[in-house]
Amino acid sequence: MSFDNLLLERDAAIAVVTINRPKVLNALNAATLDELQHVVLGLGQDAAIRAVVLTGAGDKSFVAGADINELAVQTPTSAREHALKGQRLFDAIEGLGKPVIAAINGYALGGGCELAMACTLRVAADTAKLGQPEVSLGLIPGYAGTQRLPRLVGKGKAMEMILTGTPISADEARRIGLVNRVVPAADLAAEARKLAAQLAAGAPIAVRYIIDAINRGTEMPFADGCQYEAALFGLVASTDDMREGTTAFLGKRKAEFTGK
Ligand code: CO8
Repeated sequence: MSFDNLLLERDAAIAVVTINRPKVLNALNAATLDELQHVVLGLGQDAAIRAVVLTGAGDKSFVAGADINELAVQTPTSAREHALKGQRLFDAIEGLGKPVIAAINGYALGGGCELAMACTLRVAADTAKLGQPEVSLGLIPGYAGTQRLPRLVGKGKAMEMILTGTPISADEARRIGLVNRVVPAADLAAEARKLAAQLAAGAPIAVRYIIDAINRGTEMPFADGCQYEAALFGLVASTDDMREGTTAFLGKRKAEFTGK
């Protein structure tokens, strides 16, 4: 299937989704969000795909935010709907049930930083710049940036980044926990795929439950999160992959997981 604003490539258990509007630094317009929604939901249901890499076309930008041409003509009701639509898509990425790695190949600004934050892990090129510059447009983040950024980097740093609107370097983003790894720009695609392959080798049900336990559990009181973890632990104990993983360890061989 071909798309106007995305590229989709499959390589064994890994899918690479590239946002492909380089003339506007891969800004997210409504059509791109629709295509992304379609692709993400499809990959979520595709058992052959065990990890996804999300990146931007070209070497300058991951995503330079929502498309400002569309933002400029929003009405109050359409802006609210637009924000909710993006939030639902980003929630779907966060809750996909398989790892989604943002390979941040340049600017990740506004909605681009919010998209990266919805991913499971973030690997950035050393040339990347991340920020929430909405305030300089008379706006605020609308794709959950005011919520995910403080959860990742703490309230004080999130306040500073969103109130100043000043982008930070990849190294600074790693230092504060906004990205997991920084690699030379030329190595980014390979490093993101290497990490995706490592995650794709994990037992799929265990991977799904780990992501869910961390995402959902950290939104609960601690004791409830622990109960939730224990319930998922009980479920995972019933899987073929648990039997395979423990038997393989005891038999000193490599486990072959089937996702059952
Ligand atoms: N939307 C539309 N077009 C864009 C965007 C964007 N976000 N970013 C860049 N472009 C376009 C430029 O207009 C330019 O087009 P043209 O060639 O026709 O003039 C082209 O991309 C190249 O950009 P520049 O010439 O500006 O490139 P520079 O290297 O000089 O600068 C920057 C790069 C610093 C990234 C600069 O382009 C910039 O500041 N871009 C805007 C960044 C920004 O403010 N992003 C936040 C947008 S708001 C947002 O994301 C809110 C999300 C929540 C929405 C909720 C729904 C209602």
